[in-house]
Amino acid sequence: MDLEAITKHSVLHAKPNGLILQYGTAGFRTKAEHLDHVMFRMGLLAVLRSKQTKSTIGVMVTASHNPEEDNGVKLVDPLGEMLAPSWEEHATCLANAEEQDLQRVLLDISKKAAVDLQQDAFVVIGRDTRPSSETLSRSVIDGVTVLGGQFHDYGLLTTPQLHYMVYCRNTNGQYGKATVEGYYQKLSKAFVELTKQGCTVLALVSLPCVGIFLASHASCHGDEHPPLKVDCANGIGALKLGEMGRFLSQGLTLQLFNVGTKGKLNHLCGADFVKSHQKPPQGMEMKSNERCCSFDGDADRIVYYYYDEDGHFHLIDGDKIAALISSFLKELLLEIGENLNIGVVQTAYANGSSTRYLEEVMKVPVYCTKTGVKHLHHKAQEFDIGVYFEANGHGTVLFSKAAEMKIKQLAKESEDEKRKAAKMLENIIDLFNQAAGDAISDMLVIEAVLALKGLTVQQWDALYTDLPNRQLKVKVADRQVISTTDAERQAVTPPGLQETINNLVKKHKLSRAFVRPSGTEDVVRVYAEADSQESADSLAHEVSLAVFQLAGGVGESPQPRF
Ligand code: NG1
Ligand code: ZN
Repeated sequence: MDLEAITKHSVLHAKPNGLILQYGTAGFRTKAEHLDHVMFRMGLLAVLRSKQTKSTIGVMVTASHNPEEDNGVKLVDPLGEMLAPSWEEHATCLANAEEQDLQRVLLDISKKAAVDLQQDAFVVIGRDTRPSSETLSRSVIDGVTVLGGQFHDYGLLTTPQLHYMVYCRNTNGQYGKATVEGYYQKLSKAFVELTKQGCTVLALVSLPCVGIFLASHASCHGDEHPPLKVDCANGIGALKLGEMGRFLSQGLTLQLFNVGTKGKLNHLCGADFVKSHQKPPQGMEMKSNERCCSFDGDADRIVYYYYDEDGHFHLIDGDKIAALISSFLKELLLEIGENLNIGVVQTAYANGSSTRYLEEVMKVPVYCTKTGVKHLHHKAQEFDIGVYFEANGHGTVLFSKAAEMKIKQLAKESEDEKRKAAKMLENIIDLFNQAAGDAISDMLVIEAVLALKGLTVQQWDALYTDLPNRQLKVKVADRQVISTTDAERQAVTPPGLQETINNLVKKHKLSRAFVRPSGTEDVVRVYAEADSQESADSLAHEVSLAVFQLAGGVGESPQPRF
């Protein structure tokens, strides 16, 4: 390690005085102008992690659904998963080290983590479309090179594409080819084969619309499957869906909106806006009963929605995506007759009705973890088939190696009906991103399931009725004064807060509420659900007031807004 060279370069990426940042739910996130030193240092850290794991490590420059002015960075571990928790601590130490301590902290990390400094290192880098992302990713590269690491800069990528690249490279291409073309080829082949295996009839049409392309398909029931409208949040999703068009020469008609030519990233559009405001994005033309969906800014989340004939807006969130997918998977498992276990993983934000539906109607076991996909992903790995989705639309389905092998074998050897179901499962394995939640891949699975089952978006929505709910944010001086337990459903500190919440919850019917510090924004999040929207709104407001009073609220006290 050439410590002199590191110090010389580090001065060019100086840390603003007194700035302290935490490696949170999804890496570091804050205003882009405060992140140059963090990027350089994450380049350094990625090299150390690569040397330690003797594998390719990923660095993604993005702030997902945050406003355009923000940015962020996260490291991706060898199998495409989130960075190991002990390295999150190293990341926080390194990002917050004062200039004069940098060498010592680097040596400390190398020692603690037993990094073989003689080992080669390889880092792959991706970035979203934010104006600040290109310069910031150059700072990452600066950090990688000064520590002697090799790198490949993929440039613009969705977050899940970067996870895919890391996974491919560390499994010698077994998972797929580590190129964007490889990603499109793998997904489009699986999608086309999956939809062909049903009785879907494919028919080519051309569409002269804002977006694209492709072909439309009629379901086995003979009805034309209408196009899907996609709100791309003015982000990377637009670019990547555009590129994917030529690989999906049949099977799906998409119309793209908010493609980044006019609006600002995530501004009044995108999955996070639609989910948290429970209304459609701006910039999308919607007629009643049209199937629509929104990606977030880095295309790792997706939610669906539509207007009914009476003009009511219906949101189909991650919970209902999990319900649709797990019921389809359960049917296929029944067909193949194998004893493969399936589990669904949610967080405290999952709507109470979804949990009840999954447990009582579908009879699948449901587990609750802390917020943040790393927790859900980890839990989902315990099953043969682990379905995980956050209510905000971030999720995927994981298949154990044993389940994958069994399915592959049945797809070759079993008799007709079983073989057909096994082949479908085989394609579903290829279609789901096994490394991370992926809006493009999830969208293709959902579209395939709807077409194969001949389901309209309304029929899907009718699986169960969401309990009315509300999410609010409260500003406090130090959000870490709130600590939680029981998968974030109970507040341990500050004293008295949980008791107050319990008493407020008792005043409403079918109600539930919890609070937790956000890992990506400087706020405390409040969630409430109840038997009516008025009740959920007032419970959320009452809990916000309690947080403000007991956890050191700053600024104006929360006002009832609904
Ligand atoms: P925080 O800010 O920790 O609540 C948000 C989402 C997470 C996850 C991360 C990463 C909610 C309530 N929280 O985390 O689910 O997606 O961002 O993007 O949606
Ligand atoms: Zn995202």
